[in-house]
Amino acid sequence: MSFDRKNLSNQELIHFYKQLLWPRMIEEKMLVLLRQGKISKWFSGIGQEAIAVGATLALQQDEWIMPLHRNLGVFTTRGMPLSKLFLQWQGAQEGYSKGRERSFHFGNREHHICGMISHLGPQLAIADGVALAHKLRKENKVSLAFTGDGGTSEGDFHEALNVAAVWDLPVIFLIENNGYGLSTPTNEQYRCITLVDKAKGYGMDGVRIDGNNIIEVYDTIKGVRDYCINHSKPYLIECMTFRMRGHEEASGTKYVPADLFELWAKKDPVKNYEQYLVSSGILSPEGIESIKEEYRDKIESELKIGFNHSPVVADTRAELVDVYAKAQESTARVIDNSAVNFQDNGLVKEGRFIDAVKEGLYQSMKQHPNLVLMGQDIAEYGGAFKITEGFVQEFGKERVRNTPLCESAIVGSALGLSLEGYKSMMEMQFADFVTVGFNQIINNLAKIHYRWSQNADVVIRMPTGGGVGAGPFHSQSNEAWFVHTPGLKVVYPSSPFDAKGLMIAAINDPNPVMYFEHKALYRSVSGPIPEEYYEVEIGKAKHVREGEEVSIITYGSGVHWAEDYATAHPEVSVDILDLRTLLPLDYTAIKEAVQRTGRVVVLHEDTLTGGIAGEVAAWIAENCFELLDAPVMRCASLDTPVPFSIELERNFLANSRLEEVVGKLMNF
Ligand SMILES: Cc1ncc(C[n+]2csc(CCOP(=O)(O)OP(=O)(O)O)c2C)c(N)n1
Repeated sequence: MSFDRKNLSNQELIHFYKQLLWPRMIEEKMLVLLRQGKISKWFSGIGQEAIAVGATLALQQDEWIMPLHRNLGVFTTRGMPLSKLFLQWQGAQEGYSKGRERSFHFGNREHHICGMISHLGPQLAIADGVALAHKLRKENKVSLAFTGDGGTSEGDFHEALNVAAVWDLPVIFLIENNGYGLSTPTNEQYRCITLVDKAKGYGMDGVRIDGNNIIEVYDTIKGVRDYCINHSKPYLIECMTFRMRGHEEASGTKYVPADLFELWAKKDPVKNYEQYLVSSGILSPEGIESIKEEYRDKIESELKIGFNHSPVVADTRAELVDVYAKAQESTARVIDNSAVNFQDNGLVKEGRFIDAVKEGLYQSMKQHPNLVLMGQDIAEYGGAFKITEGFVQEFGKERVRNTPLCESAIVGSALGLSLEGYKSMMEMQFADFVTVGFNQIINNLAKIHYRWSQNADVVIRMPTGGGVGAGPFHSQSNEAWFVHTPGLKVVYPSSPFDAKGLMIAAINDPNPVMYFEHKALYRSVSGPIPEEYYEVEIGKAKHVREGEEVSIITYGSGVHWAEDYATAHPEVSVDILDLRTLLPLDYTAIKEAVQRTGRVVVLHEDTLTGGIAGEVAAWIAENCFELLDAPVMRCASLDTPVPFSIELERNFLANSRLEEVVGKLMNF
């Protein structure tokens, strides 16, 4: 292996050596500890350290890196103390994730390291969001995301590179091509000759380099960093290397031909660099030995701290509290539904549901200069439902962003923006399409605060529901998927008043909020909308109709169905509770609704099995049994996909069975 020192000083070259040696010596020690049964397994980076170390050295300390499972060198080069890393790997509460995450699946703001989720590919789009923040602030910075050769096959790789290219974002995408994805060799992973060929397809430049040569890695990435900043463009780097250990420690390497190990052993990044430093007189063998001696001592003293941790004590309250970031002070007044409450304090006008959504968004854009809107066709076109019509003229294309058809990458970018202190709202064109952004929402946005205290300040708008003859993929109710995911908040307004107030509250909330807006209500429902900038509190239900015989607990279009039922059946005294927020549920209001009538129907447009009605009914059974005069009944849509034909859809929707269910309950 030949090294070209460029114009690096001896001091710099020695610094590189020390950074390169440190993760190697840590892992060698870990191998000993593993054999002694003192630690659990991890993903070894032995043989690949020059990439993680060289990349980290080439960036500024405050530029975000999105590392993966084999990148100990990123964590050490960013200066994380071994003692704390050890606490992390031990699952200790004093570690970086309070014992909640394994090995390298954690991040840390102070070190500008974004923790990976196991799914690999999602790291890439987060780098897009960070780079977008740099671009919006006109900062001369890049973000850098790692992927393995296996990870390049994921859709997330395609989406992240495409978005970065289309938006001209200064992101460095770094492939560590180490020959295998677990046991799968590269010839079973992709068909292009080199992975860097893929850059062309996205309209970006790329380069393939020797990933085992620390100077080449450092120098290339430093140059690429300048390029990305100067041209405001992404760049793809393929680093050739080899995985010298099993996929994870102790998992074996039988599937790797022995001669490959021999070949790559000769290219060992640490040994070769060491030889270069000695042969060129930059370090003497004694100098090398003394560095190693110093490190051996350091490892021992750090391990003493690392092994000396207190036992993990589970505190259920703290566990639950940490799922969400604390709300910040809001300048919006929190007001509730009755027009009387706010009439004295501001103007109220009559408007449609769609106007309320739009106004909530518009006032939030005015309020938060750091709020960015993203979605397909939301700029000049105004969005599929025209919610953002006129926004681009007022707020500009930087803040009102048309996106490529890349839902997963846009959710990931939203998270990246949040890392850099931006707020964002992403419009799903239809709630149905959330399935292709599902992983980022469920596994990244929802879990990140619990895992490493980073909030995801993101609102996802979900135009939802049926009743408009739009068929199985433009009509679904999928709120239950998200209600089952700790870390998200789920709101679902049924009136213009709530639509605006909940939109403002969702955007002010530092946590990921799924905002469901029923398409059939957009233009069919009108009501009072205060002109002021106000919030409706997330987590608070609304008692919308007073009655004595049966309580219908519902939300969204269900509220209107329940009202229609009550109007059509004056002989039944109907009480209606609009949940408004589905996560967290307002249990106090639910209990009060049970108390008022002793008979409960939980009604929703979503299909029956596994729907929210089941959750509410179970909670009532557990907590309000003595208040009930009859079993809680559920009224929901049929357990089928949503059919296209109006007749079939009418039969599908819960509303067609409401009369029957209430009748059954009243006769119980
Ligand atoms: C979406 C997903 N599918 C499968 C896995 C299981 N898995 C973990 S690492 C890995 C191989 C990854 O290979 P590569 O991207 O080349 O990275 P390397 O491990 O070689 O560094 C696989 C299949 C996963 N974590 N996530």
